[in-house]
Amino acid sequence: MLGVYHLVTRKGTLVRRTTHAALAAVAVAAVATSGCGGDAGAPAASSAGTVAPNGQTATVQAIDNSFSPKELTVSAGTEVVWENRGRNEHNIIPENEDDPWRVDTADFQPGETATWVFTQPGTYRYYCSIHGTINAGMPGVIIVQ
Ligand SMILES: [Cu+2]
Repeated sequence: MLGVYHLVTRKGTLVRRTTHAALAAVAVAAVATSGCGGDAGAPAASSAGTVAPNGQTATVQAIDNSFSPKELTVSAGTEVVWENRGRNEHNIIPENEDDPWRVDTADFQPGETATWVFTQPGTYRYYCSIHGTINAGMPGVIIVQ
């Protein structure tokens, strides 16, 4: 019986060590994530699957009155640059109005640019509310892979 008891104790110790190592890895990952994404203000709870900025940029032009390209596919971590190349004022309204990358008309006048680093894979639909809705007029979509 004593031998069996010892075996269980050893196993328990081993499991605890494994757990400690896993927790340490999670802690390191959390620190790394918050260090990279801190300036984006993303809450830690939603940082799962977040990718650090990768140094790449991709451009969408707002012309009168459409986004070009209308659909843009980028890898996670890419900075999307919207340029207002039209003579009209435009804006960038995410389909999900709680998303933080909204750009108001005052900040997107002709000649101005707006940028956002998309750090999580997903499909991000948006539109210019001056010239349409999410489904018609001046919609766009960023596909982050
Ligand atoms: Cu517009």
